[in-house]
Amino acid sequence: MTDTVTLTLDEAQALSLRTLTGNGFSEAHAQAITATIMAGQRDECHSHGLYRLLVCVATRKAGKVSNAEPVITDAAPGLVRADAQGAYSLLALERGLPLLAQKARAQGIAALAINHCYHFSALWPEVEAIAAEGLVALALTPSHAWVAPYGGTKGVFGTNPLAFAWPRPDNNPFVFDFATSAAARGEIELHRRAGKPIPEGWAVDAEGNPTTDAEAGMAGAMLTFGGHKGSALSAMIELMAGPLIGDFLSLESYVYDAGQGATPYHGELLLAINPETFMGGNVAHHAGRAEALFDAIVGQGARLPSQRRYEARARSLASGTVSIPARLHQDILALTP
Ligand code: NDP
Ligand code: PYC
Repeated sequence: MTDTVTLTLDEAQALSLRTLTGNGFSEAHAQAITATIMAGQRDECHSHGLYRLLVCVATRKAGKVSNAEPVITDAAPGLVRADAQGAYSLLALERGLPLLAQKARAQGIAALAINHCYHFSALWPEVEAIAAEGLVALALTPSHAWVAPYGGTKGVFGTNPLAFAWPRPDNNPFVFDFATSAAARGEIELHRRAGKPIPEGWAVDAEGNPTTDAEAGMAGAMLTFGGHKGSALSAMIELMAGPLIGDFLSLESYVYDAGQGATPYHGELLLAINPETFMGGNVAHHAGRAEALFDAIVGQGARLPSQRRYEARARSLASGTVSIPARLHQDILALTP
């Protein structure tokens, strides 16, 4: 048997939809989740691609996630609320984005607070969607309290991703999206599944000792990236996408989970900024200055964040296929009776 299975994009999409609807997700939620999972697999973000079907289905089987329709509220001139009502975040996001973009365009800046959602997804598809509207975007969300603060050894923070997008004329947007832990939890899970050690600096074991054992690291605590700096950023994400929007901290999400190992349950904050408003009418000039910054980066042989992803996207679209480990394919097939 070969180690990998290659699927056409249509086959992979059908597999995702079949797996989700076959496990009780409504058509609307299955479509929204599949769109993000397919984007992740297409861009070779393996920790947030088809692998996530295992997590979504396990969470559904744990009786944790609803099929509720999101409730979108025009909460204030600068704030859209999308209450996911105990479902995954992605349908709430999809339904909240048009009003977010409309508000940001009208007044220069607006926020979207997604509340009461299960959240498994990479944030770059979300900020890319906002950048596609010509808006600058920021997104942040907590997760489960797996990550120790700098100087500590017990989980307090989530893996807390931060994503940013800057729309560019005639080019893919400038996008970065990273966990504020040294690595995403999904990366450690993939190392565990592959029986591979994790790099030093990703986690400590339950006794607080450095470990390269994925299982021991997951049982202990993950570490922040950049020491005290990642730790502070992670705390900011907890505050802005937690108490500020009236939703759970990662600590509370972890307690709510009660050891079931389901997808984290909390909120998410997205900001959209209209460059036309902020640049004071001189858009071409200031957008050109941004391009000079990007040129200064790539001009010396460095790469922009998301370049690897955009190259992977081009490859997947050209071949019309994605590849996943054969064992993952089997595990996904086994989810649907
Ligand atoms: P990575 O460390 O793989 O990548 C972080 C960012 O840095 C990417 O934008 C990446 O671009 C860029 N990058 C990597 N190497 C370079 C380089 N040499 N030069 C310039 N840029 C570079 O991401 P993480 O493992 O931290 O996170 C992976 C995903 O997990 C994210 O999409 C995140 O949203 C998701 N996540 C979701 C969580 C949730 O609760 N929903 C929690 C934690 C993480 P490129 O992709 O092109 O390599
Ligand atoms: O990879 O850290 C992670 C993660 C948490 C929730 C979704 N992905």
